[in-house]
Amino acid sequence: MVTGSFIGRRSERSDRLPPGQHDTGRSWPVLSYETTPKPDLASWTMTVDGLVEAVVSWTWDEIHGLPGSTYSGDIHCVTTWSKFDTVFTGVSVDVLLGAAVPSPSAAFVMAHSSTGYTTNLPLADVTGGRAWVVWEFDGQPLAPVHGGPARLLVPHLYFWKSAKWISRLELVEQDRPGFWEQRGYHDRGDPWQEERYQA
Ligand SMILES: Nc1nc2c(c(=O)[nH]1)N[C@H]1C(S)=C(S)[C@@H](COP(=O)(O)O)O[C@H]1N2
Ligand SMILES: [Mo]
Repeated sequence: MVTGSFIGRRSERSDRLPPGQHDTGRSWPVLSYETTPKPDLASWTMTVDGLVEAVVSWTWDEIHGLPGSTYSGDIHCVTTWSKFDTVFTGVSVDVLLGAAVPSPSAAFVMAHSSTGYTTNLPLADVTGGRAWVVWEFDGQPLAPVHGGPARLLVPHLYFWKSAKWISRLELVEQDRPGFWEQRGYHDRGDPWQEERYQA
């Protein structure tokens, strides 16, 4: 028998699925252009630089000393899978930017991975509690294939914006395309607008 509450839950889940996406369930596909780098926490750093009042770098221990923050919700990959109810823990990008203080002319961010992968974002998409640097998934250390030690998480945009093995946020005045954006992916990547590829 199908109960009302079961139907209710199902429709609530379909409301959470952006157009053209499907629910990947418990699986979590790995999509990496590069070979997974070997984690090295002793030399790990996260830097905010570019158009800022102060260039700031955190070691692994230092970033763990910042006020922590958790994202609970969904993620959406441009290859059409969405994953519901993920839980990531790390630090809000607001906290990192609060330490570096973006200059008035800073309007975009280039996220850099230690591997050389890049992705570009409007500053407005990584502020206001909508972006994180995360190192835990479901209460466990983030697996290296998924970007561990730490990755960027911008869950309101397609997942290619969530750079794995994040090492640097560079604040810039002019937008310029990152790795996939140079190869035809959309500049912004809002899953609700189906901003998958450039026109
Ligand atoms: N450094 C790096 N970050 C990356 C990628 C990549 O190839 N390299 N792929 C992006 C893409 S296209 C997606 S869908 C997600 C995949 O993350 P996952 O492998 O943890 O699912 O990471 C994004 N971040
Ligand atoms: Mo992707």
